[in-house]
Amino acid sequence: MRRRAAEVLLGNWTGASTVPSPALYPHQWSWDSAFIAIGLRHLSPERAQRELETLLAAQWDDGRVPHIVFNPAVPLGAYFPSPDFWRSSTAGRAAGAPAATETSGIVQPPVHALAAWLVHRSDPDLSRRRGFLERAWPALVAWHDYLRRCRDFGGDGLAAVLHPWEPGMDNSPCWDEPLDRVEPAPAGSFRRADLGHGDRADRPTDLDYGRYVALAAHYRDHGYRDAGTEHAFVVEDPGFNALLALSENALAAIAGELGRDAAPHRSRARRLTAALVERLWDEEAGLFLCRDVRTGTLVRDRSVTGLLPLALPSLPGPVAQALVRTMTGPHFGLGTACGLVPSCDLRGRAFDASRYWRGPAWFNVNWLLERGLRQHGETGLADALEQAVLASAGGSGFAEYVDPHTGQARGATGFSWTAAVVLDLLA
Ligand code: 9WN
Repeated sequence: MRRRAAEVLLGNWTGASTVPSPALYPHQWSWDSAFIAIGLRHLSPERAQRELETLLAAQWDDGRVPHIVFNPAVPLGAYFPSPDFWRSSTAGRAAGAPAATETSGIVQPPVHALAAWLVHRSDPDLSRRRGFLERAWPALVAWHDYLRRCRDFGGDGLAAVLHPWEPGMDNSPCWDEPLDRVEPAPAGSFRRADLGHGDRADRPTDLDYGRYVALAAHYRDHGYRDAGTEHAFVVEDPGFNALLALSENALAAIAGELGRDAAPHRSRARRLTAALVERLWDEEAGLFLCRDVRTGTLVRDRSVTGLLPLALPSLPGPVAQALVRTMTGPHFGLGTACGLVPSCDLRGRAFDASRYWRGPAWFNVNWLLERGLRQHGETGLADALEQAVLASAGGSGFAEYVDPHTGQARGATGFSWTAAVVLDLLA
Protein backbone atom coordinates (compact mmCIF):
# COMPACT_ATOMS: atom_id res chain seq x y z
CA MET A 1 0.00 0.00 0.00
CA ARG A 2 2.85 2.37 0.90
CA ARG A 3 4.60 1.60 -2.37
CA ARG A 4 1.45 2.18 -4.42
CA ALA A 5 0.68 5.43 -2.63
CA ALA A 6 4.27 6.59 -3.16
CA GLU A 7 4.01 5.79 -6.87
CA VAL A 8 0.90 7.95 -7.18
CA LEU A 9 2.38 10.89 -5.32
CA LEU A 10 5.80 10.80 -6.96
CA GLY A 11 4.19 10.27 -10.37
CA ASN A 12 2.17 13.47 -9.93
CA TRP A 13 5.27 15.55 -9.05
CA THR A 14 6.13 18.02 -11.81
CA GLY A 15 9.55 19.24 -10.67
CA ALA A 16 8.54 21.97 -8.23
CA SER A 17 5.11 20.90 -7.02
CA THR A 18 2.50 18.15 -7.36
CA VAL A 19 -0.67 18.19 -9.47
CA PRO A 20 -3.83 16.87 -7.76
CA SER A 21 -4.55 14.71 -10.84
CA PRO A 22 -2.60 14.96 -14.13
CA ALA A 23 -5.59 14.97 -16.49
CA LEU A 24 -8.35 16.64 -14.45
CA TYR A 25 -6.30 19.21 -12.47
CA PRO A 26 -2.98 19.79 -14.27
CA HIS A 27 -1.80 22.77 -12.14
CA GLN A 28 -0.99 23.39 -8.47
CA TRP A 29 -3.91 23.76 -6.05
CA SER A 30 -3.58 25.49 -2.70
CA TRP A 31 -5.15 23.17 -0.10
CA ASP A 32 -4.21 20.10 -2.14
CA SER A 33 -0.56 21.11 -1.80
CA ALA A 34 -0.89 21.35 1.98
CA PHE A 35 -2.24 17.77 2.25
CA ILE A 36 0.26 16.59 -0.38
CA ALA A 37 3.15 18.05 1.65
CA ILE A 38 1.86 16.24 4.75
CA GLY A 39 2.16 12.92 2.86
CA LEU A 40 5.25 13.77 0.84
CA ARG A 41 7.25 14.47 4.02
CA HIS A 42 7.36 10.71 4.58
CA LEU A 43 9.01 10.19 1.18
CA SER A 44 11.13 13.32 0.85
CA PRO A 45 11.01 16.09 3.47
CA GLU A 46 12.87 18.33 1.05
CA ARG A 47 10.26 17.91 -1.69
CA ALA A 48 7.53 18.51 0.87
CA GLN A 49 9.19 21.81 1.77
CA ARG A 50 9.50 22.73 -1.90
CA GLU A 51 5.83 21.92 -2.51
CA LEU A 52 4.85 24.60 0.01
CA GLU A 53 7.58 27.00 -1.10
CA THR A 54 6.36 26.88 -4.70
CA LEU A 55 2.84 27.70 -3.60
CA LEU A 56 3.90 30.51 -1.27
CA ALA A 57 6.09 32.03 -4.01
CA ALA A 58 2.85 32.84 -5.87
CA GLN A 59 1.37 34.73 -2.90
CA TRP A 60 -0.08 38.15 -3.71
CA ASP A 61 1.23 41.31 -2.01
CA ASP A 62 -2.04 41.66 -0.11
CA GLY A 63 -1.31 38.27 1.52
CA ARG A 64 -3.75 36.03 -0.31
CA VAL A 65 -2.50 32.62 -1.34
CA PRO A 66 -4.23 31.89 -4.66
CA HIS A 67 -6.19 28.68 -5.03
CA ILE A 68 -4.45 27.73 -8.31
CA VAL A 69 -0.89 28.41 -9.47
CA PHE A 70 -0.86 27.78 -13.21
CA ASN A 71 1.85 25.80 -14.94
CA PRO A 72 2.72 27.81 -18.09
CA ALA A 73 3.72 24.61 -19.92
CA VAL A 74 0.14 23.26 -19.79
CA PRO A 75 -2.08 24.19 -22.78
CA LEU A 76 -4.86 26.71 -21.99
CA GLY A 77 -7.64 24.28 -22.90
CA ALA A 78 -6.54 21.62 -20.42
CA TYR A 79 -8.39 23.17 -17.47
CA PHE A 80 -11.19 25.67 -17.17
CA PRO A 81 -11.07 28.43 -15.94
CA SER A 82 -7.59 28.94 -17.41
CA PRO A 83 -5.17 31.85 -16.88
CA ASP A 84 -6.78 33.87 -19.69
CA PHE A 85 -9.99 33.86 -17.65
CA TRP A 86 -8.44 34.89 -14.30
CA ARG A 87 -5.91 37.35 -15.85
CA SER A 88 -4.28 37.71 -12.44
CA SER A 89 -1.13 39.50 -13.59
CA THR A 90 -3.21 42.33 -15.06
CA ALA A 91 -6.63 42.31 -13.36
CA GLY A 92 -5.04 41.54 -9.97
CA ARG A 93 -2.24 44.06 -10.18
CA ALA A 94 -3.80 46.50 -7.69
CA ALA A 95 -4.10 43.66 -5.16
CA GLY A 96 -0.46 42.74 -5.73
CA ALA A 97 -0.74 39.64 -7.90
CA PRO A 98 2.65 38.40 -9.12
CA ALA A 99 3.72 39.76 -12.50
CA ALA A 100 5.51 36.66 -13.72
CA THR A 101 3.25 33.84 -12.51
CA GLU A 102 -0.39 33.36 -13.49
CA THR A 103 -2.74 32.34 -10.69
CA SER A 104 -6.44 32.35 -9.86
CA GLY A 105 -7.69 35.23 -7.70
CA ILE A 106 -9.66 33.34 -5.06
CA VAL A 107 -8.37 31.34 -2.09
CA GLN A 108 -8.82 27.92 -0.46
CA PRO A 109 -8.82 26.72 3.17
CA PRO A 110 -5.70 27.80 5.10
CA VAL A 111 -4.15 24.42 5.98
CA HIS A 112 -0.66 25.61 5.10
CA ALA A 113 0.78 26.56 8.49
CA LEU A 114 -0.31 23.17 9.84
CA ALA A 115 1.37 21.49 6.86
CA ALA A 116 4.55 23.57 7.29
CA TRP A 117 4.79 22.60 10.95
CA LEU A 118 4.25 18.88 10.24
CA VAL A 119 6.78 19.00 7.38
CA HIS A 120 9.32 20.66 9.68
CA ARG A 121 8.82 17.99 12.33
CA SER A 122 9.51 15.18 9.87
CA ASP A 123 13.15 16.33 9.58
CA PRO A 124 13.95 19.29 11.84
CA ASP A 125 17.66 19.27 11.00
CA LEU A 126 17.06 19.57 7.28
CA SER A 127 14.37 22.17 7.91
CA ARG A 128 16.75 24.29 10.02
CA ARG A 129 19.58 23.86 7.52
CA ARG A 130 17.36 25.11 4.70
CA GLY A 131 15.85 27.88 6.84
CA PHE A 132 12.46 26.43 5.84
CA LEU A 133 10.31 27.84 8.66
CA GLU A 134 12.24 31.11 8.85
CA ARG A 135 11.48 31.73 5.16
CA ALA A 136 7.89 30.47 5.28
CA TRP A 137 7.02 32.50 8.40
CA PRO A 138 6.37 35.95 6.84
CA ALA A 139 4.25 34.40 4.08
CA LEU A 140 2.14 32.35 6.51
CA VAL A 141 1.62 35.33 8.81
CA ALA A 142 0.66 37.58 5.88
CA TRP A 143 -1.78 34.91 4.62
CA HIS A 144 -3.62 34.75 7.94
CA ASP A 145 -3.51 38.56 8.22
CA TYR A 146 -5.17 38.83 4.80
CA LEU A 147 -8.05 36.64 5.96
CA ARG A 148 -8.45 38.60 9.16
CA ARG A 149 -8.11 42.03 7.56
CA CYS A 150 -10.04 41.53 4.30
CA ARG A 151 -12.48 38.67 4.85
CA ASP A 152 -14.25 39.45 8.11
CA PHE A 153 -17.44 40.45 6.30
CA GLY A 154 -19.63 39.41 9.22
CA GLY A 155 -17.64 41.53 11.70
CA ASP A 156 -17.48 38.62 14.16
CA GLY A 157 -13.85 37.52 13.72
CA LEU A 158 -14.63 34.70 11.27
CA ALA A 159 -13.28 34.70 7.70
CA ALA A 160 -15.91 34.61 4.93
CA VAL A 161 -15.61 32.94 1.53
CA LEU A 162 -16.68 34.75 -1.64
CA HIS A 163 -16.95 31.80 -4.03
CA PRO A 164 -18.04 28.15 -3.62
CA TRP A 165 -14.55 27.08 -4.78
CA GLU A 166 -12.98 28.83 -1.78
CA PRO A 167 -14.07 26.39 0.96
CA GLY A 168 -12.94 23.58 -1.40
CA MET A 169 -16.35 21.87 -1.36
CA ASP A 170 -17.59 23.30 -4.62
CA ASN A 171 -21.17 22.07 -4.99
CA SER A 172 -22.07 21.47 -1.34
CA PRO A 173 -25.85 21.79 -0.77
CA CYS A 174 -24.99 24.56 1.72
CA TRP A 175 -24.27 26.90 -1.19
CA ASP A 176 -27.61 26.33 -2.96
CA GLU A 177 -29.44 29.03 -1.01
CA PRO A 178 -26.76 31.75 -1.17
CA LEU A 179 -26.09 30.88 -4.85
CA ASP A 180 -29.74 31.38 -5.68
CA ARG A 181 -29.23 35.12 -5.98
CA VAL A 182 -26.40 34.72 -8.51
CA GLU A 183 -27.35 35.19 -12.16
CA PRO A 184 -25.47 32.40 -14.02
CA ALA A 185 -23.18 33.21 -16.95
CA PRO A 186 -24.88 32.07 -20.19
CA ALA A 187 -24.20 28.41 -21.01
CA GLY A 188 -22.48 29.16 -24.33
CA SER A 189 -20.08 31.73 -22.86
CA PHE A 190 -17.57 29.18 -21.50
CA ARG A 191 -16.43 25.63 -22.15
CA ARG A 192 -16.01 23.16 -19.29
CA ALA A 193 -12.82 21.08 -19.55
CA ASP A 194 -13.70 18.80 -16.61
CA LEU A 195 -16.30 16.84 -18.57
CA GLY A 196 -13.58 15.54 -20.88
CA HIS A 197 -12.00 13.72 -17.91
CA GLY A 198 -14.84 12.90 -15.55
CA ASP A 199 -18.29 11.37 -15.58
CA ARG A 200 -20.95 14.11 -15.82
CA ALA A 201 -22.93 12.46 -12.99
CA ASP A 202 -19.93 12.78 -10.63
CA ARG A 203 -19.41 16.49 -11.30
CA PRO A 204 -21.24 19.79 -10.59
CA THR A 205 -24.04 20.72 -12.99
CA ASP A 206 -23.89 23.28 -15.84
CA LEU A 207 -26.05 25.63 -13.77
CA ASP A 208 -23.50 25.42 -10.93
CA TYR A 209 -20.71 26.23 -13.39
CA GLY A 210 -22.62 29.20 -14.81
CA ARG A 211 -22.77 30.64 -11.31
CA TYR A 212 -19.12 29.85 -10.51
CA VAL A 213 -18.11 31.69 -13.68
CA ALA A 214 -20.33 34.70 -12.98
CA LEU A 215 -18.98 35.12 -9.43
CA ALA A 216 -15.34 34.77 -10.44
CA ALA A 217 -15.77 37.16 -13.39
CA HIS A 218 -17.36 39.76 -11.10
CA TYR A 219 -14.50 39.51 -8.59
CA ARG A 220 -11.94 39.76 -11.43
CA ASP A 221 -13.69 42.72 -13.06
CA HIS A 222 -13.51 44.56 -9.75
CA GLY A 223 -9.76 44.04 -9.48
CA TYR A 224 -10.15 41.17 -6.97
CA ARG A 225 -10.97 43.83 -4.37
CA ASP A 226 -12.69 42.60 -1.23
CA ALA A 227 -13.89 45.97 0.09
CA GLY A 228 -15.87 48.57 -1.81
CA THR A 229 -17.71 46.21 -4.11
CA GLU A 230 -20.88 44.20 -3.73
CA HIS A 231 -20.32 40.43 -3.40
CA ALA A 232 -23.35 38.23 -4.12
CA PHE A 233 -21.94 35.20 -2.29
CA VAL A 234 -20.57 35.80 1.22
CA VAL A 235 -20.56 32.80 3.52
CA GLU A 236 -18.97 31.87 6.85
CA ASP A 237 -17.90 28.25 6.54
CA PRO A 238 -17.08 26.28 9.71
CA GLY A 239 -14.48 24.03 8.08
CA PHE A 240 -12.56 26.95 6.58
CA ASN A 241 -12.48 28.71 9.95
CA ALA A 242 -11.61 25.57 11.90
CA LEU A 243 -8.61 25.06 9.60
CA LEU A 244 -7.61 28.68 10.14
CA ALA A 245 -7.73 28.12 13.92
CA LEU A 246 -5.71 24.90 13.59
CA SER A 247 -3.17 26.77 11.49
CA GLU A 248 -2.99 29.59 14.07
CA ASN A 249 -2.07 26.92 16.63
CA ALA A 250 0.56 25.67 14.20
CA LEU A 251 1.89 29.23 13.83
CA ALA A 252 2.21 29.35 17.62
CA ALA A 253 4.30 26.16 17.49
CA ILE A 254 6.40 27.58 14.64
CA ALA A 255 6.89 30.81 16.61
CA GLY A 256 8.22 28.71 19.50
CA GLU A 257 10.71 27.01 17.21
CA LEU A 258 11.85 30.35 15.76
CA GLY A 259 12.11 32.12 19.12
CA ARG A 260 9.23 34.46 18.29
CA ASP A 261 6.17 35.42 20.29
CA ALA A 262 3.63 32.59 20.16
CA ALA A 263 1.01 34.29 22.35
CA PRO A 264 -0.83 36.28 19.64
CA HIS A 265 -1.33 33.12 17.59
CA ARG A 266 -2.57 31.09 20.52
CA SER A 267 -5.04 33.78 21.40
CA ARG A 268 -6.24 34.06 17.77
CA ALA A 269 -6.84 30.31 17.72
CA ARG A 270 -8.85 30.63 20.94
CA ARG A 271 -10.85 33.57 19.60
CA LEU A 272 -11.64 31.77 16.35
CA THR A 273 -12.77 28.69 18.26
CA ALA A 274 -14.98 30.83 20.49
CA ALA A 275 -16.45 32.67 17.48
CA LEU A 276 -17.17 29.37 15.75
CA VAL A 277 -19.10 28.12 18.78
CA GLU A 278 -20.91 31.38 19.33
CA ARG A 279 -21.83 32.09 15.70
CA LEU A 280 -22.11 28.76 13.88
CA TRP A 281 -22.84 26.04 16.45
CA ASP A 282 -26.37 24.65 16.26
CA GLU A 283 -27.39 22.58 19.23
CA GLU A 284 -30.46 21.15 17.57
CA ALA A 285 -28.66 20.04 14.40
CA GLY A 286 -25.75 18.76 16.50
CA LEU A 287 -23.11 20.33 14.27
CA PHE A 288 -21.79 23.65 12.99
CA LEU A 289 -23.75 25.31 10.19
CA CYS A 290 -22.75 27.76 7.47
CA ARG A 291 -23.90 31.36 7.73
CA ASP A 292 -25.14 33.29 4.73
CA VAL A 293 -23.66 36.67 5.66
CA ARG A 294 -25.85 38.53 3.14
CA THR A 295 -29.03 37.50 4.98
CA GLY A 296 -27.48 36.83 8.40
CA THR A 297 -29.15 33.42 8.54
CA LEU A 298 -27.76 29.95 9.16
CA VAL A 299 -28.10 27.51 6.26
CA ARG A 300 -29.95 24.44 7.57
CA ASP A 301 -28.24 21.80 5.35
CA ARG A 302 -25.88 19.48 7.25
CA SER A 303 -22.46 19.16 5.61
CA VAL A 304 -19.21 17.53 6.68
CA THR A 305 -17.75 21.04 6.92
CA GLY A 306 -19.81 21.35 10.10
CA LEU A 307 -17.98 18.40 11.66
CA LEU A 308 -14.45 19.67 10.91
CA PRO A 309 -14.13 21.79 14.08
CA LEU A 310 -13.68 18.43 15.84
CA ALA A 311 -10.04 18.75 14.76
CA LEU A 312 -9.66 21.66 17.22
CA PRO A 313 -8.04 20.57 20.48
CA SER A 314 -9.71 23.32 22.53
CA LEU A 315 -13.26 22.66 21.38
CA PRO A 316 -15.53 22.51 24.48
CA GLY A 317 -16.05 18.88 25.55
CA PRO A 318 -19.87 18.83 25.19
CA VAL A 319 -19.61 20.25 21.65
CA ALA A 320 -17.01 17.62 20.67
CA GLN A 321 -19.21 14.88 22.14
CA ALA A 322 -22.23 16.13 20.22
CA LEU A 323 -20.18 16.14 16.99
CA VAL A 324 -19.19 12.51 17.59
CA ARG A 325 -22.85 11.61 18.14
CA THR A 326 -23.81 13.38 14.91
CA MET A 327 -21.04 11.70 12.96
CA THR A 328 -22.09 8.25 14.11
CA GLY A 329 -25.83 8.97 13.98
CA PRO A 330 -28.29 8.60 11.09
CA HIS A 331 -27.21 11.75 9.23
CA PHE A 332 -23.60 10.71 8.61
CA GLY A 333 -23.73 6.99 9.50
CA LEU A 334 -20.07 6.49 10.47
CA GLY A 335 -19.57 2.86 11.47
CA THR A 336 -23.10 1.82 10.47
CA ALA A 337 -24.25 2.94 7.00
CA CYS A 338 -20.78 4.19 6.00
CA GLY A 339 -17.11 3.34 6.63
CA LEU A 340 -16.04 6.92 5.84
CA VAL A 341 -17.86 10.09 6.73
CA PRO A 342 -19.88 11.29 3.69
CA SER A 343 -19.65 14.90 2.50
CA CYS A 344 -23.23 15.64 3.41
CA ASP A 345 -26.34 14.48 5.18
CA LEU A 346 -27.41 10.94 4.14
CA ARG A 347 -30.98 11.99 4.85
CA GLY A 348 -30.71 15.48 3.40
CA ARG A 349 -32.85 16.80 0.55
CA ALA A 350 -29.82 17.00 -1.78
CA PHE A 351 -27.93 13.78 -0.97
CA ASP A 352 -26.44 12.14 -4.07
CA ALA A 353 -23.95 9.30 -3.50
CA SER A 354 -22.04 10.08 -6.73
CA ARG A 355 -22.04 13.81 -7.14
CA TYR A 356 -18.89 15.40 -5.82
CA TRP A 357 -19.47 17.28 -2.54
CA ARG A 358 -23.16 16.31 -2.32
CA GLY A 359 -22.65 12.87 -0.78
CA PRO A 360 -19.39 11.08 -1.66
CA ALA A 361 -16.71 10.63 1.00
CA TRP A 362 -13.41 12.53 0.56
CA PHE A 363 -10.08 11.44 1.97
CA ASN A 364 -8.57 14.75 3.14
CA VAL A 365 -11.69 15.46 5.16
CA ASN A 366 -11.71 11.99 6.71
CA TRP A 367 -8.02 12.39 7.61
CA LEU A 368 -8.92 15.57 9.52
CA LEU A 369 -11.83 13.84 11.25
CA GLU A 370 -9.64 10.89 12.23
CA ARG A 371 -7.26 13.33 13.94
CA GLY A 372 -10.21 15.02 15.61
CA LEU A 373 -11.60 11.76 16.96
CA ARG A 374 -8.19 10.74 18.32
CA GLN A 375 -7.67 14.13 19.89
CA HIS A 376 -10.95 13.96 21.74
CA GLY A 377 -10.25 10.48 23.14
CA GLU A 378 -12.37 8.49 20.67
CA THR A 379 -9.59 6.00 19.99
CA GLY A 380 -11.82 3.11 18.88
CA LEU A 381 -13.66 5.22 16.33
CA ALA A 382 -10.40 6.80 15.15
CA ASP A 383 -8.78 3.38 14.66
CA ALA A 384 -11.80 2.14 12.69
CA LEU A 385 -11.86 5.27 10.54
CA GLU A 386 -8.13 4.97 9.88
CA GLN A 387 -8.59 1.37 8.70
CA ALA A 388 -11.55 2.36 6.54
CA VAL A 389 -9.57 5.20 4.91
CA LEU A 390 -6.71 2.83 4.09
CA ALA A 391 -8.98 0.07 2.75
CA SER A 392 -11.10 2.44 0.74
CA ALA A 393 -8.16 4.38 -0.72
CA GLY A 394 -6.35 1.19 -1.72
CA GLY A 395 -9.50 -0.52 -3.01
CA SER A 396 -10.53 2.46 -5.13
CA GLY A 397 -7.17 3.07 -6.84
CA PHE A 398 -6.61 6.21 -4.69
CA ALA A 399 -9.83 7.76 -5.92
CA GLU A 400 -10.63 11.44 -5.67
CA TYR A 401 -13.82 10.51 -3.76
CA VAL A 402 -15.92 7.40 -3.22
CA ASP A 403 -19.57 6.40 -2.94
CA PRO A 404 -19.99 6.48 0.86
CA HIS A 405 -22.17 3.35 0.90
CA THR A 406 -20.26 1.07 -1.48
CA GLY A 407 -16.76 2.57 -1.50
CA GLN A 408 -16.87 2.59 -5.30
CA ALA A 409 -14.42 5.03 -6.93
CA ARG A 410 -15.82 8.34 -8.20
CA GLY A 411 -14.09 11.19 -10.03
CA ALA A 412 -10.42 10.70 -10.88
CA THR A 413 -8.18 7.88 -9.63
CA GLY A 414 -4.49 8.22 -8.75
CA PHE A 415 -5.47 11.35 -6.80
CA SER A 416 -2.63 13.02 -4.93
CA TRP A 417 -4.13 13.92 -1.55
CA THR A 418 -5.70 10.47 -1.26
CA ALA A 419 -2.22 8.93 -1.63
CA ALA A 420 -0.79 11.57 0.71
CA VAL A 421 -3.14 10.88 3.61
CA VAL A 422 -2.53 7.14 3.20
CA LEU A 423 1.23 7.70 3.53
CA ASP A 424 0.64 9.80 6.61
CA LEU A 425 -1.63 7.24 8.28
CA LEU A 426 0.84 4.43 7.51
CA ALA A 427 3.80 6.33 8.97
C1 9WN B 1 -11.98 23.98 -8.40
C2 9WN B 1 -8.23 20.20 -6.89
C3 9WN B 1 -9.55 20.81 -6.49
C4 9WN B 1 -9.84 20.68 -4.98
C5 9WN B 1 -11.25 21.06 -4.62
C6 9WN B 1 -12.20 20.26 -5.51
C7 9WN B 1 -11.90 20.52 -6.98
C8 9WN B 1 -11.80 22.46 -8.55
C9 9WN B 1 -12.61 21.96 -9.72
O1 9WN B 1 -10.57 20.16 -7.26
O2 9WN B 1 -12.18 21.88 -7.29
O3 9WN B 1 -11.07 24.46 -7.45
O4 9WN B 1 -12.26 22.29 -10.85
O5 9WN B 1 -13.61 21.26 -9.52
O6 9WN B 1 -13.53 20.56 -5.20
O7 9WN B 1 -11.50 20.81 -3.26
O8 9WN B 1 -8.95 21.49 -4.27
O9 9WN B 1 -8.14 18.89 -6.42
